[in-house]
Amino acid sequence: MADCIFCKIINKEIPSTIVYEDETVMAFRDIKPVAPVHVLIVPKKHIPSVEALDRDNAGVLADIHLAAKKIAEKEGLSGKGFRLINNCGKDAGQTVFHLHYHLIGGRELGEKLI
Ligand code: DGP
Repeated sequence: MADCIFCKIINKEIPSTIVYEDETVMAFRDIKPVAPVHVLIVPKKHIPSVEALDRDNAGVLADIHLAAKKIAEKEGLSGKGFRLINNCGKDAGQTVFHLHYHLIGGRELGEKLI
């Protein structure tokens, strides 16, 4: 989508630190990290949020989870633990309306979500 910042990152129109890419998924470091590892995993196809998922496009969720597993391995988090978070909609604090999962780790995360 033309005015979507994550679509621009996916199209390499604006720079990011890419940590993983395959046919359907891209992952790059969050600009405002809350932990030593904070990666955003996004579908290459523009899907605004979880609310826009349906039977036809939800297959990308499996790709995102498999990417999360590979990124966690690469970042040295396997066996230690990490958190995968999705914010859906305004009340949840979603600020970028291109579906994304925060992969957060590299420290003890405690009881709160971040
Ligand atoms: P959320 O609140 O769940 O919509 O998270 C959006 C995240 O996106 C937030 O943690 C900051 C990150 N972010 C916003 N703009 C950019 C950008 O231009 N580059 C990168 N790498 N991250 C961004």
